[in-house]
Amino acid sequence: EPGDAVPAGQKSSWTQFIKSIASFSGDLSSMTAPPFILSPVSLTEFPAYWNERPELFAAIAQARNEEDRAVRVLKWFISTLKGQYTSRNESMGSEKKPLNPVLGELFYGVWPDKNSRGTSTLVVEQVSHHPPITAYHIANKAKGLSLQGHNAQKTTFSGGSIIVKQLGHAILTVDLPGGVKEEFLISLPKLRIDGLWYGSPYIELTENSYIQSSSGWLSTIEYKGRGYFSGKSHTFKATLTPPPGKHGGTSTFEGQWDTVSKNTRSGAVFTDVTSPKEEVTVRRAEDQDEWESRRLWGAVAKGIRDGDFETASREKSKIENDQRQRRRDEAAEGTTWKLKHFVHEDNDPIYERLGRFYKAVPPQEDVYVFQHNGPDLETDA
Ligand code: CLR
Repeated sequence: EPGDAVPAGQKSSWTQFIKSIASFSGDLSSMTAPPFILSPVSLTEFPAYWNERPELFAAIAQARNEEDRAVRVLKWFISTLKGQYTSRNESMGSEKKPLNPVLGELFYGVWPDKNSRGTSTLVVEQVSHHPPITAYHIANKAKGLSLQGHNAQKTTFSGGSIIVKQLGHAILTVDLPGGVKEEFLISLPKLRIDGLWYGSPYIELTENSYIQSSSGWLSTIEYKGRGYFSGKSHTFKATLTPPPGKHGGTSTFEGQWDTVSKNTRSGAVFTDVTSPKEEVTVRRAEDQDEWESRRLWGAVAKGIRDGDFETASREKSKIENDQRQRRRDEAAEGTTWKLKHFVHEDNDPIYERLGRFYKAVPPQEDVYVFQHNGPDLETDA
């Protein structure tokens, strides 16, 4: 039945919401949605999904050679997908609409050292509000690893589903002995949000994404849902191919990105994400700076959690009015908001150079360069 999962009393506003999505494309984040679908978590928290298996991230540093490094990067990447794309279903029963971050919103976190994997730190900043763009930097200094990226979304509606094209990319940099660096350009998959009709949205990944190493190794990951390759949802097939001109050495991996996958030839387990992941450690909201996400949204989030949507929407309006006033003041003074941790540049030379290998579209993208001026998260840990 349509709207099966929608609470009585919100069915018509859900239908209204779906209809407005259907006749609308662009920025979904600013649309008003019925209370049952609201999440108390801001999008600035999402980059933490990249490091919820800190051991797998750290293990990239232990690679024996370029091919082995490419395999380890692929393994880490695939293992993040379950958290990125199914964790709201697990924690809140369905995909939900996250809080739309304000310009300048910050999110800091850390995964403390354990089993000599090294400490990793996370710095996130909302670098644009219109359209929403989130920039992030994750580093494991002890292992010489860093991930820098930004993301935005373009949404359209098709065949009853929301289609989300992810804009932006991530660059993983690995420090090698002798001051050499290897880089990996990570492109982001396209999402389809299904289950809208019933009021229980969930994500399926579609089409391809790529991980291109500066060593030449390329992973092409093909995503399929129910009724394709294996008939199961959340299925992928990844092909790792050697640098151009080098023969042999192609390997493939396939399975479910939310459970287990295998090396196609040997049948050996490649990824297994059935064990618990490790959420990022964040300072208590009371101890945070006023621009930090959990403090900034504290009252709104509490309203949503307690089912007190009047308070939630009143507190949300306060934040939005404050933002509007800031933008007006800036316009009057002829100033603009200054980013804290990132500098925007129109072209990312690494994206341009590595994207050429697999004919990345678009051929150029901008970049938010981390300024290495985050708080001292390592010693806090
Ligand atoms: C953000 C970047 C992360 C991966 C990720 C996962 C879920 C996506 C989110 C990104 C962007 C915003 C998103 C969300 C799922 C739903 C939400 C597309 C890509 C939209 C704005 C809300 C739709 C509302 C329905 C649930 C009704 O690495």
